[in-house]
Amino acid sequence: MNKPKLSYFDAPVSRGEECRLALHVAGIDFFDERIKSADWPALKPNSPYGSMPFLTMPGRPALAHSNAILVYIGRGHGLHPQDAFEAARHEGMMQHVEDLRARVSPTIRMADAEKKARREELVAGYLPEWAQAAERNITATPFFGGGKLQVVDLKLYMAVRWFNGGKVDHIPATIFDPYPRLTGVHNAVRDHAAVKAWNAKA
Ligand SMILES: N[C@@H](CCC(=O)N[C@@H](CS)C(=O)NCC(=O)O)C(=O)O
Repeated sequence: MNKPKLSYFDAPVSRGEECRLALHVAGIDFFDERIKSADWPALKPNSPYGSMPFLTMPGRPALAHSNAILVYIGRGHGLHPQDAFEAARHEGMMQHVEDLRARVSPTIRMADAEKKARREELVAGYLPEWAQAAERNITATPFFGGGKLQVVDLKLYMAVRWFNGGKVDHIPATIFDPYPRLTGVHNAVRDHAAVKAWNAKA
């Protein structure tokens, strides 16, 4: 394989899709390896940390953890700040999205009654608190860092898109509507030409 390979489940979601988007927006020609759920258990022990996505660069060991992948792509292609403090501020927001996933993802595997109860708790407490914190820390428009899309924006976009499609049971599609900066980042990414092109072919 003489080009980068991004390995993830065959779905346009979450950590894998944000890495695919970053590679696409960066203009990198990559092999989009789609792993079937049935094939994952056999592959898992040979992946870097037992999870996906992971990125394999020619001649390098596989690189895992979505934020490490995004920062690596971003640094090399003008999609992550050069300034160390500003870069760390972006990485803080990227971790904020991971914190959200860590709270919501366990509910996916819950039985219906427990899922409903846990998600209603999230709607009443954690999700608005999470969005308020995101909103406080988004200090520019339309993107997190101002006029230019960077990898942090792709991560925020995927976080908001998860809910505003209305497909997460017991969590209203409008949950993030009261947060104009957060939804503004989502909308600016959604309307970005390269993102539109990727979504059109997905
Ligand atoms: N910290 C990791 C978490 C990766 C993760 O949990 N990935 C999920 C899919 S989004 C996964 O691989 N699940 C299957 C498994 O853990 O076996 C990251 O940011 O990439």
